[in-house]
Amino acid sequence: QKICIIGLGYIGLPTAAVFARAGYDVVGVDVNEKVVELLNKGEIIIEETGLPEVVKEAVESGKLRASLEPEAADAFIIAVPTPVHEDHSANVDYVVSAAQKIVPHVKKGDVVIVESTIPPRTIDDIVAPIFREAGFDPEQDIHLAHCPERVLPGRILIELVENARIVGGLTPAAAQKAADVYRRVVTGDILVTEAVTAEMSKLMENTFRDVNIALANELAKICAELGVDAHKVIELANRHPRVNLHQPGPGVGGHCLAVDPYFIVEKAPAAAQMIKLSRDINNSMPDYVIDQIIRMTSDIERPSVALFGLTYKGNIDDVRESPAIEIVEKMIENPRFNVRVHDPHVRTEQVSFPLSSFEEAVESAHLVVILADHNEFKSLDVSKLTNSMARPVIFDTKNCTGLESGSSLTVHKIGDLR
Ligand code: SAJ
Repeated sequence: QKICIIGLGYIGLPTAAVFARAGYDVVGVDVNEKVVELLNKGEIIIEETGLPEVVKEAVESGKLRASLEPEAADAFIIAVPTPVHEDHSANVDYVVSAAQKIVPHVKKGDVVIVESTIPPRTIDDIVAPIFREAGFDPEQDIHLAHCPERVLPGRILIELVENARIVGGLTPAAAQKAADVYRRVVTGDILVTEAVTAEMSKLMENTFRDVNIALANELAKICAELGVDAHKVIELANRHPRVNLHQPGPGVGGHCLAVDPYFIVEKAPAAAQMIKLSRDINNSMPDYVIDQIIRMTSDIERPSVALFGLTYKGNIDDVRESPAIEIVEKMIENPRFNVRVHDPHVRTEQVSFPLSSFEEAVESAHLVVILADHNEFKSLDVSKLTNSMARPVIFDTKNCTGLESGSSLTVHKIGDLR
């Protein structure tokens, strides 16, 4: 059986590799010539645990190859991005153009799956009509489904296989056919439903997390006002069997949590009150971090501040929607500061400002701010910091360094600014 996967990004590429490993003939399609050329040599540019090995093996076995154009297959999987417009409404243009691009290659009986995250009713109202206009009856001639990806970056290869998978069909038959495609690869449960229910479930998963993080960020701000350690509060409250407070931080990033809740707000703005407010609270965190940095360095004229970590979370190279990037850009624009930026996971071409080594960044710094919980920052060499810094103060916004204030070092945290 042959599968054609459109989009070789953070989701499409691991999906292609895992399907090829399971024995499918897979052709991965991308508009980026470099990605296609590299993949055909068994190479990739994105960072994801275990992915280079699986991709190399799949390409060498002849089961996986890349192309700039789609081709005939038994199943098509669309895994392209759905960005948001300026007004936060979903931009489904890439999904639409991917569907239009595969139409000439689709034949009766094929399975067409959209994995990209989409607003509720997109399969019914936008994707199905594309096939109807091309002369297909989308309910009879093809099997159209939404099967949202739910994998966590950093654990993609494990979660692709082990997570339960939601399969929402335009018709019950489509759902069954799409489920068959995943059965060969997925060991988790395959949960069959309608397309619109699958769309809404996916969005609510990420919204649940975003709302809970907003609650934790609000708790951190309250604790700062009241002189309480929010991390201790979270640790103790979470010993209750039905409480699971999340962790506060510099904001919420990535292409999922910081985006998906807006797809619900867009469709039901009056009803989606808490969802919208949570987005606003999480969006307020970068400025909150900068306000704290200003406060911590207010006694120094043009303090040197070393900003550590640019990615939206630890041990990945993804800077999309990263609150750290917003913080860095605003700090660089602010003439009050002398800023240096360090991230061992990010390449210079990913960002629009210079990057420094650890040594360059900490040299004569008055403050080191941790903005991503990379492993490298969980075991910082304290003597290196105290020897190089002008004033050994750390602001750990991710509560990840494991350091506490002592005689040689002062440590502030979001959630504990006493
Ligand atoms: N974060 C906090 N506090 C927390 C947890 C996370 O501030 O307690 C922040 C992170 O630092 C990061 C952001 O939230 O900036 C998002 O990180 P994440 O690890 O929660 O999730 P993502 O965006 O990497 O992946 C999510 C996952 N969804 C859920 O856990 C419900 C993943 O399973 C989805 O597949 C993915 O979104 C997606 O593609 O939709």
